[in-house]
Amino acid sequence: DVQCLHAPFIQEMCEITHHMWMLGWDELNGGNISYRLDEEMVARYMNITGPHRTLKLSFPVRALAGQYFIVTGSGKYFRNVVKDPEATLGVLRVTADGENIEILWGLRGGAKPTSELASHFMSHAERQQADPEHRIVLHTHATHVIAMTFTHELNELKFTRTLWQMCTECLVVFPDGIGVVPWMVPGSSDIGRATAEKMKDYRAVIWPQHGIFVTGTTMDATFGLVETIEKAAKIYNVIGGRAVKQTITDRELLDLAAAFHVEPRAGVLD
Ligand code: 2HA
Ligand code: ZN
Repeated sequence: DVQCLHAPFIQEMCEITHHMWMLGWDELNGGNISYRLDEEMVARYMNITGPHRTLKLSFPVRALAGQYFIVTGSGKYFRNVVKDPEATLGVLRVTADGENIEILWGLRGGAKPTSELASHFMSHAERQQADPEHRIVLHTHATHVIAMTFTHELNELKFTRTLWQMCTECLVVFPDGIGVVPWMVPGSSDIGRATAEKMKDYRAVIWPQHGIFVTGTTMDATFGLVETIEKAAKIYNVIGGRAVKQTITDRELLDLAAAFHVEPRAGVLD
């Protein structure tokens, strides 16, 4: 109902999905987002006491027991979120045993949460360990990131170094670097586990020939991270293997890190 649609977290989801679709990163049903919410914030806009539709998880997430999330729906198009949030988004709560989810709002007509829920939930569990302020997991088919996975080695330390060299701001924005998993079948608990394993150390993980998972504390920080990575990948692709006459040296990257008080991931720079 109308009261629900005023919720700031629904507005944020509408805004970001529309923006990302406009960027061309979320064709068809590509991409998905999950965003952890506080109970009191949810309760201000919707009924949180049952009965609610319950779905069983194929992968229990005890670490997320009792937590609330707004998520994009499985098979839903980012292009359509702004037109019909209640059909394309859902607010859910993980049950106290971590075995089920209850749909509190949205996902109208029996829709399900994102097909990548395993990767999202397992990544939330890891990022919450790493950062108590963590809230968002965002997956998108960022065009230049995907393109770069065809021509660049998939070694994550080398991949990180190349991205840092592409724009001076990159090292400052993601000194922790970028994780890379091997190509895997999407939508599975296996890719969820592999992604979450990387999330112990990284806020961003690339899925070769598919897209990227990024995490953060706010929508601005999370989107800003993927925007910065995509920009660097775009520059790499625009250079397109032509002879490089100058780049940012490892010495310069170290000077930059010192000036901005960031710690570059060990093993990336010489
Ligand atoms: O939501 O992006 O990875 C569709 C996808 C699957
Ligand atoms: Zn995808």
